[in-house]
Amino acid sequence: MLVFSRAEPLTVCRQRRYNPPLVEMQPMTISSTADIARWVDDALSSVSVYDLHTHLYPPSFGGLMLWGIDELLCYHYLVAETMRVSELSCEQFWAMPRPQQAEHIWRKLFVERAPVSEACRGVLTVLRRLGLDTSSKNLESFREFFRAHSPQQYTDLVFRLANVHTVVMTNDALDPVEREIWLKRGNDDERFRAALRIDRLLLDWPAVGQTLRGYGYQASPDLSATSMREIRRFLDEWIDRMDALYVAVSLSWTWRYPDDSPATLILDQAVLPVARERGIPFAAMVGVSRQVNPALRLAGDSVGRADITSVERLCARNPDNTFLITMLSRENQHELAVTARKMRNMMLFGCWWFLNNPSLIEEITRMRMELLGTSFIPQHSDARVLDQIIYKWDHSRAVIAKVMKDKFADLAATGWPVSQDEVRRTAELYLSGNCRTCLKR
Ligand code: RAT
Ligand code: ZN
Repeated sequence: MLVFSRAEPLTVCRQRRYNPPLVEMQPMTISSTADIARWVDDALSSVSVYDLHTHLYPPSFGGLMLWGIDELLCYHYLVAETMRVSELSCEQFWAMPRPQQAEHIWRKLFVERAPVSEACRGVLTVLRRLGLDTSSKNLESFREFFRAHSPQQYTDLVFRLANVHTVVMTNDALDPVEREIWLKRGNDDERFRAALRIDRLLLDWPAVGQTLRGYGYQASPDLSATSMREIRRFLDEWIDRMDALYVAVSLSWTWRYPDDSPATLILDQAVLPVARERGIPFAAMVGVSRQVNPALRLAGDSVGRADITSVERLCARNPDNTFLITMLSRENQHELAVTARKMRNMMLFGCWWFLNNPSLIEEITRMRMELLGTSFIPQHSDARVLDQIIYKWDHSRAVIAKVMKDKFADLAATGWPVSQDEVRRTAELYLSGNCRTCLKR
């Protein structure tokens, strides 16, 4: 173990007359802040990431895979920011072809104004890390760079630059396009792992019953025993077909558990029993307020403070299930970290969506480290465009580094012999190990 000392050891324990120690305390060496900083930076940049939740697809999924400058610019985070300052109506914006939408966003947010928001900064970080000249405001020159790559080559490049080994996708077996791909050829790129997303199955009754029947499952709105058996069959078949690492849902801030809704019934009688039998986690992302402004389409969702007692009950009533939980509202973060202390079957993950900003990641990660030590997953990217894993992880690594440096310096100040190995192990848990343990893969 590499325990280090400064050239000039600091004396950290002094006897005080009013409080004589029973045993004479020896002056001891403490780890230097500069060494700790270097170890943290080294560890966080060299450990490869397990990205627990994204919306990415491999090149073999064709048009579902999004990449390149136009897609980066048309990210829904940037659409929302553009429409605040655009002379166009939402309808006019959506009526334009993709390249024109990208040009409009570029002009409004990067040319006419300073691109100071986190989502704007993200685009520039990606361009810089690809070796492009960010001082040029010539969108066409950026487009040329991307045209010169095949999706496959570009995927290799992005995984390397982002230092990510695995991204978990969001896979909807009820989406007709995605479903066909899984049925015809599936996925053979090991870097992309599946997660079965079941928002419609839980939240869209009775309409989803008809969709299930169309695919050959005898599911009726009464949610009878036969329907439940068929929903379990659907889950089993698709977990197998996708080799899904977990089953996931995004839930409204109004979600309550348990209640007398179809969602509770299906969770209790189908989803949680199947997840338990298969030994895979159930992921709940709680706190969205869907479509507060439908004209913005994907950009039209918002946030609400959710009910922590529902999360507590979900974990407490199902002790043999494993839960991956994240919450969207800043106001839920403290109680969520406290809940994680009480529920060993719960793994808290990520600074989700509107929380994925440096100021909030810092505050939240600091608090989680203080309350949970090493047993949480600080971040996921939620990337929708492949290139985004470069900036999302660059930016998050920098913030996690800041917090880790402070916490290990505090530790060193107690006289604890902070070692490079200990720093590295912690970074490994945060960026990959806790995911592996939870997913068992
Ligand atoms: O972060 C996002 O891009 C959101 O639009 C959502 O996709 C959210 O992460 C979700 O998975 O529902
Ligand atoms: Zn997401």
